Amino acid sequence: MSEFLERKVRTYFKVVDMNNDGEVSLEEVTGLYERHYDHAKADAADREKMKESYTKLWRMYMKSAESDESGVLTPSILFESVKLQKDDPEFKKAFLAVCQHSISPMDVNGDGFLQEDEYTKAIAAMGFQDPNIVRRVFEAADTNKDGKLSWEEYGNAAFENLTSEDENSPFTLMWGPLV
Ligand SMILES: [Ca+2]
Ligand SMILES: [Ca+2]
Ligand SMILES: [Ca+2]
Repeated sequence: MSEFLERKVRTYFKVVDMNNDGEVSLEEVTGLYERHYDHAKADAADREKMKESYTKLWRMYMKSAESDESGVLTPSILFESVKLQKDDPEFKKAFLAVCQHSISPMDVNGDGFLQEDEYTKAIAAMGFQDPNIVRRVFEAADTNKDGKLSWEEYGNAAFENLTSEDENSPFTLMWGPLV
């Protein structure tokens, strides 16, 4: 397991750790999306599904810490969990289920897809601006070449980024420069 993968996991952790205090609780994550769902006036069933999918992935993230929902996720726990489960199809399934919900705050025009400008804005909101890298990630992720990312395309790119040891992967910088 390479240092490269560890750096990617730590970079991804920064995206999840919105208040940047080095740890993430389940409430921190679901709270963020609940606020978004309030704003979008999403229905209760949708909201339940969102919570369910986050809780399931959360349990898998916490696996290496042998902790439960009351624990907090740290970069080291996340890295150990990714190492442990990266080839487990159930882990990928749980990750993709979360991606289905997590694109909606970025989907500004509400068509269910990510357009390049929406992705660019989301990345810029994380403090990262490099049109060439954004374009490269977007083009590689858009596997059916229809000019927009479905949640599956986005999720597959994100999962590959989180688990792949390939230093030439086009998705390496999808959450900004590696920490
Ligand atoms: Ca935090
Ligand atoms: Ca959109
Ligand atoms: Ca597409």
